[in-house]
Amino acid sequence: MQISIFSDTHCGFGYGTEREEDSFIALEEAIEKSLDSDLILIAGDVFDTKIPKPEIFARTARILSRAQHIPSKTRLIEIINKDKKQISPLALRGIPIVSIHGTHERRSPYNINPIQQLEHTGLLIHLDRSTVVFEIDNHKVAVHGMSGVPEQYAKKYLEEWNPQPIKDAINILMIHQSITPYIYSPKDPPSLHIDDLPDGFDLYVLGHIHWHELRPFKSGNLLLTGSTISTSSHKREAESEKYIFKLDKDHLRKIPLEKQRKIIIEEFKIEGDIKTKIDNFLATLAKQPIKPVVIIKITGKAPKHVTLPNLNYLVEKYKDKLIVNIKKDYEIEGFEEQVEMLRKLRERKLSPKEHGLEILKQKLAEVGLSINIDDIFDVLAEGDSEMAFNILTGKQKTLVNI
Ligand SMILES: [Mn+2]
Repeated sequence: MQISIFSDTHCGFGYGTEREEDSFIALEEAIEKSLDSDLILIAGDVFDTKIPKPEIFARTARILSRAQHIPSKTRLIEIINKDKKQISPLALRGIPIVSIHGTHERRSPYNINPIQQLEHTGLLIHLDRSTVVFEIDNHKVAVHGMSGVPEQYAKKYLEEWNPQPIKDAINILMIHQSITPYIYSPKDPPSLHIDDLPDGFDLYVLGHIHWHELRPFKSGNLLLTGSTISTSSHKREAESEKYIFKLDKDHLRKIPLEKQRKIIIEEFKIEGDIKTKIDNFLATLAKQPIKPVVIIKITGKAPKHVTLPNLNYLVEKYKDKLIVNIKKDYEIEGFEEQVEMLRKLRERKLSPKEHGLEILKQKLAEVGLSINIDDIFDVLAEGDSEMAFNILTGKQKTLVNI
């Protein structure tokens, strides 16, 4: 008896970019490495978006369907909290796949999300506060799944659902949420705490968090599957190796995914000759068989009126060796004043056009220009955006053509 578990494959991530193959390569490898299992569990975010393009949906469906070509002895014996008619007999061919939907796939309950779409096509069984029980090699395996919900409702929904472990079965609870202390984005704080998870399960599978962790928890184990692809510039996510997991009767093993693109994150303070510093750093990175992604984070506080040197040429310079991504995470001095100004403007209930004029007027005053604001608008109205640009950026100080 063996069950494969993975999550967050984010199919379609980076579509139309140099990384557009990455998510499919990883899913393909995850499925390939699962073909010796009796059951496959996916803990959400199979897709990167809630309405994937047909190209992305078809490709994902084709990869998942490989599991249906492998004979298995897995039998579905019970369904709880789900209409039996929703499960296509086609989904029980070969190695069954059971999935919840994640944050990236969530749509309103009145619409079909892409995991349900896969269920309609007979490729998997979708769980949302429901349970399926299988029999594998005389073992009973109960999979209880709650799909992703907005964080503020997660605790309430889990309590209302109140899943109960099935007697004499291996019980797996699968959810896709942030759960304190595992928080993906501080902007979206969880309502669930790890202690809120119900007792009595053998394995608690948590999707959503893109780095992995495995530890004893309550009467069983807690598994953060992590993603099969890095989708953010979180250092912890990028530096974490990617795995799928295999559960047999007694233990859980991690199987590394080998076809991964390396993600390198390096921070630079906005000071001194930042351009040369970044250039020198990029030059030290050796050419690798799979082109790595290098995320350069520019941090610190930039003085007002100092513009960052144009770093785009570095992206171009190293494009044969690296995928360079420059992220501007620095603050600009005086930013608070600008926010304050916007607040004042809002209180005066000006129209967007008046707002624009007001901001422009302030900007012109800041750079010490005496040119009348209406003149700038005249210049723009005549279509001489070049001159308007030069004036506003301080390159040109008068209305005389240069
Ligand atoms: Mn995800």
